[in-house]
Amino acid sequence: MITTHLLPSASKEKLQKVFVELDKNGNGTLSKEEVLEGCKLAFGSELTPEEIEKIFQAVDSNESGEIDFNGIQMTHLQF
Ligand SMILES: [Ca+2]
Repeated sequence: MITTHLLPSASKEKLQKVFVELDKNGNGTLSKEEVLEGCKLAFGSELTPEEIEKIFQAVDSNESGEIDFNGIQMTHLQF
């Protein structure tokens, strides 16, 4: 994945930490609820349902309703 190489390793590590923290049930993917709750805690900002939908549309290419770590890296780059 190209985006992986664009991220400095430090921020990738940080991102992975955030990802693990957001993944409350530890299944390796993030549900909409986990992203919503996580962003509130991590960034102090509450995303609107529209913003969550946008993120999932961009990241969740197979429409599983969950996003994985590769997906969240792409999301990070769009912020
Ligand atoms: Ca999860």
